[in-house]
Amino acid sequence: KPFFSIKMSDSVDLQVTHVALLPSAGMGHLTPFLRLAALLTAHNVHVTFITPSPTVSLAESQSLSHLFTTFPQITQKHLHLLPLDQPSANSEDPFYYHFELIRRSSHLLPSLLSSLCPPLSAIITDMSLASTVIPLTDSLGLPNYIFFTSSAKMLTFYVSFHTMLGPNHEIEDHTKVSGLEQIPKAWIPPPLLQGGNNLLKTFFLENGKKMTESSGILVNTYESIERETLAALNEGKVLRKLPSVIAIGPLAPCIFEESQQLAWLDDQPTGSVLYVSFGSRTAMSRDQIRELGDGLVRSGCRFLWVVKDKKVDVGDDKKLIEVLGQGLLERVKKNGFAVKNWLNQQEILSHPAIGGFLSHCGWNSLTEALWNGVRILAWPQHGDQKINADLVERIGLGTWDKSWGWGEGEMLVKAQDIAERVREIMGNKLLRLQTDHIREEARMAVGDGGSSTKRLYALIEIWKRVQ
Ligand code: UPG
Repeated sequence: KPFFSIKMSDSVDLQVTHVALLPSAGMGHLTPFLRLAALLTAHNVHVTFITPSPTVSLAESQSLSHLFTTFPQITQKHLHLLPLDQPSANSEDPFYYHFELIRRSSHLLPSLLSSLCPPLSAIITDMSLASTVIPLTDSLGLPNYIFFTSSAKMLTFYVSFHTMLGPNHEIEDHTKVSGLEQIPKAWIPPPLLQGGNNLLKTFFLENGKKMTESSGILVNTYESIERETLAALNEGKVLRKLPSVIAIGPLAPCIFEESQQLAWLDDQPTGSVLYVSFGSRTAMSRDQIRELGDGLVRSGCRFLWVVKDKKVDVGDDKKLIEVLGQGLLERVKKNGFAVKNWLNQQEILSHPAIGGFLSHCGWNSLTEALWNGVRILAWPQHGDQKINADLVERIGLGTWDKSWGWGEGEMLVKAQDIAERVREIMGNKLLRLQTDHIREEARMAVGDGGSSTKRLYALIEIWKRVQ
């Protein structure tokens, strides 16, 4: 039985539009899918949320359970992951390894998708699964939209990557994304510059190429911050054959995200605190953690610091004192507050005491910062983060000291440098005005009649006709 037949009728609005969401591993990929699920539900789209199980981190499993408790109308389905024959591939990165597990288990999808009722109008798949899932959904006649969880600028690189490689899979010297300014080599994720193959390279190569065959590409961004890039993508300047790139962001935080009380923060003056966090999957070396702590203390500014020295939270039971040491922990308490557990970052960023954010520039962190009008001190660590940090500077959301390099062991950034940059960002009054404006524009994009709202409505209309 075909998944859908195009049927235009007067009763089309009365039919249930049913869409499946298939995220990938890690909070950076899961969070925007959770927010999208809540948004679609609010627009009367029936959502089936497919969870690759088990998840890598506790943060993922907890967030999923909050979603399903808050929205009982969302259907949960599990994609039970099969173990790999060669677990040694695990050593590269537990999250990339999980992408691979999902990929290898995807043959289980067709029967899962065909069993759903009412029949699906579309599936929305994470960008890391495009090359595996598109052939399967094509054979089912099911429209497949790819959700790109980073910036539109990063998308230009992702879809062009396969055109940049030489015969030995090495990136050519004069790479350029067509129709846009050159992306400096120093901003390209280092594993992609290595000769030979690795998991990240394979993902970029295969998925970036296959996305051209999807029904559309959703991006958690909006017109006023990435206008030129979105235009280049949609006018065929980046790749001649690319489906519509649909900016639906910034996806607003949702009520299901767990709330926490932090008495220390409540006691701080308005706009006085720097929030310091490097996302859900960046582990900093002990030496860099000590320099960072020292720098924050020396800056004399108030700060709230989420300390993280393990990529994955499962089994990470080290105490804060073991990571910072007694001496640094005592000094931190003079003008700051450090934790080693998961905080609800979106909630922290919306707190009136927060005035700045020292961030690795994961795309979700940036969308949450601009949503709340919080200025950024950028310290990209890996992946898309330098390309995102450049955008931070361009749109006036914050500053980026390029001499700090990549976080992943490239260099040790010294406490004195950190202290200086922190003082600068916290004292920058111009940025404060700019971020207020950015916040307004972000909210307008997803408000009534906003550019992202219009695009989402248009998409839902298309799905309504595919039943
Ligand atoms: N978060 C918390 N509390 C914490 C730590 C993180 O709520 O203590 C949340 C944060 O609010 C955000 C998400 O977790 O919503 C983290 O996402 P992001 O800021 O994008 O960072 P990563 O976890 O590092 O995300 C990965 C990549 C990043 C990429 C992103 C989206 O590392 O570079 O932009 O995925 O593709």
